Amino acid sequence: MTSKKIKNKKSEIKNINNIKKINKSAYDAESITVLEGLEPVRKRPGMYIGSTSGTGLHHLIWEVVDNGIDEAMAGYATEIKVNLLASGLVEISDNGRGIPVGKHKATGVSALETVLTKLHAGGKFGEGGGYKVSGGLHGVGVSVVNALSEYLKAEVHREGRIWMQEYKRGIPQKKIKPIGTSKKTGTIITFKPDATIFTETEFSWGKILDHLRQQAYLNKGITILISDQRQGHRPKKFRFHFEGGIKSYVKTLNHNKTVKNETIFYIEKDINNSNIEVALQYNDEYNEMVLPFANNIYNAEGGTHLAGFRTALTRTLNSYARAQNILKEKEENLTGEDVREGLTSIISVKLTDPQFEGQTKGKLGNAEIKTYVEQVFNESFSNFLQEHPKGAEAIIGKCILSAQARMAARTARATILRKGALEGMTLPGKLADCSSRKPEECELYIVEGDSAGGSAKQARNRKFQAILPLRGKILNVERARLDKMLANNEIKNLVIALGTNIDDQLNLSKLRYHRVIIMTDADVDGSHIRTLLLTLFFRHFTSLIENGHLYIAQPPLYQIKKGTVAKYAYSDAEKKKIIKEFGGQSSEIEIEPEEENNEDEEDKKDLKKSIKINIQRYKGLGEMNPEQLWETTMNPEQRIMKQITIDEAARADETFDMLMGGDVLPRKHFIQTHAKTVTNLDI
Ligand code: 0RA
Repeated sequence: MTSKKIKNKKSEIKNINNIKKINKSAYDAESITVLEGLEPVRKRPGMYIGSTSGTGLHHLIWEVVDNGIDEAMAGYATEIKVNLLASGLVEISDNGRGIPVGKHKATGVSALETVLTKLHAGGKFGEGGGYKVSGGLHGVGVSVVNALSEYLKAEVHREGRIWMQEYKRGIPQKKIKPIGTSKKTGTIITFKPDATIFTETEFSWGKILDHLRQQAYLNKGITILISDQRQGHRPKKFRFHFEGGIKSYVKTLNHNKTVKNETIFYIEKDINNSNIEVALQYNDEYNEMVLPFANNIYNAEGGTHLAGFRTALTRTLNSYARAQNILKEKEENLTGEDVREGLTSIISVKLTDPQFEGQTKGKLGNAEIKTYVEQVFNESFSNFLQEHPKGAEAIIGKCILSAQARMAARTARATILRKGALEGMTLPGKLADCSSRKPEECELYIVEGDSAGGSAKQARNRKFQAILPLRGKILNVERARLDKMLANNEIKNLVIALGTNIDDQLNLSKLRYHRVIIMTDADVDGSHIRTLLLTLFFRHFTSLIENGHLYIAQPPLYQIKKGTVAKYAYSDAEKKKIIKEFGGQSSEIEIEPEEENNEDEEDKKDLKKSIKINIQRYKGLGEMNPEQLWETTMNPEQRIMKQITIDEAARADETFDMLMGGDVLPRKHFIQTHAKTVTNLDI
């Protein structure tokens, strides 16, 4: 396996010039490259793990797990376990070779102690022996984990014995010592993140599960076991093992979808010290779901691997379609867009020297990788099409349909925009317009459903607030063509109400309301509709957002009542605070969402009895009466709204591209991007 030869280059390391190579070839106590101590890590943790918030905290786990994955990918380990212990510690073990324990000449202490107390120490960085493929952006070695842990214990099973050493904030408490015998090999790292460094110290089960599941997909054959034994958490256990690797990943992503090619395309190939892996399958939907990875790191911004893949995909499908005469001589070639509709694919490359670029360092930059992916994929996918003529035909048929729709849409679009079909049309009947005709003071509330629309109509100030209820799930505008989109009544109503026309015909001076406010329920459906609307605005009303006209209303999540006094909470933290103010014990009713069950309801009842605090969770806007809705969400004096901004329309658009897929990963990225583009604003 070439991955042995692959290591993850740490850009910081390159620039440090006091590297002293001791032994390049062999992995033993001697082959460790010695650098400096851990003080810099504690001084500037962000430099090493990105942040000291939740993301940085989880990086500690990823870092240790990555080492286990490296052992597995090098053929020495098969299993990695991550246990969140009852004691609050995290225990991560692997059955690899175990960190070497012999005396390390340059430092005079054991190799284990060197690995754990010296920055960037570890044979893995040596040219000949290095193979590290995994590692997050900040994959900098277990010593960083040690530096940022108030306590860490390393146990190594090696050479017939169990070796142990403990550390506090990176400082060894005693010398390494044997504490027993063992026939196995492996490493067990147990640690507690330093609460004086991290602003968040609670690990998220969901995050751990998502990340490790993905790592298991990306490294076929390894087994990852995870358990939650923490106090106050429901005991949970998971095992991830995917013989099919990214092929299984594609299968999961297309689960519940009608697929075009039954057989999933899959290729894995080594080329010039790099490893290329691609899996793909078409479904009958319209969006593309492509997940590119380099050295097990997700590349939200794509890069050279994705570019190579896309070029080869378009070329291969066109040549096959021509060769089979499915695409006739006088017909135009399929475009990149045509061949991406309904495509689910994963591109995973492993390389020695990854260069990450872009705003979030989420883009692979190595130029040679484009050629490698193109070459490997081109050949193997051509063969696949030859060998699976039925699947090939279904795929190409779908692409041709996309091409036809694209051409029809181009014509329809030209007609619509030329005719100015949307200008001067009568306002939709569903719109409860406001009386003012001064756009500067006017607001349009886009409300989900007729019932919430009814409440909003009663709640509003009719002078300057207009209400437009939208029924049901509006069209998925992500891929919809302009003609189809405008055939959808809900969207047409919205476009007419705004008064601006759309796309390149958009004229902001005609905007009838300077505040356009999306008001949806705080549930899954509500957030879906909000997402759809945001997509619509991002794609077709970009300058409306750029000029700060788009907002999201923030209805409260809870009403907390004590006697006749009612307060509203817009977050769980605020709920806690209010309960405390009311003299209640907030911890008593803290419920983990996944553990919300009857027991908790009982707890709540108990609480109500003892301190007479009544907590109502608002699931929908309809649960509020008009007065409450006005008071909490619509009254400009009191309401909280979020203004939507776009720093970079292009990037938002890219994000939305991936968003509509059913996968959690792009969705998660959306939420992060979204959090950045949404700024809190009290109006
Ligand atoms: C340095 C050298 C060798 C293995 C490791 C580090 C190693 C580190 C970790 C961290 C967690 N699990 C790990 N497993 C191994 C090579 C050892 C040899 O040559 O026997």
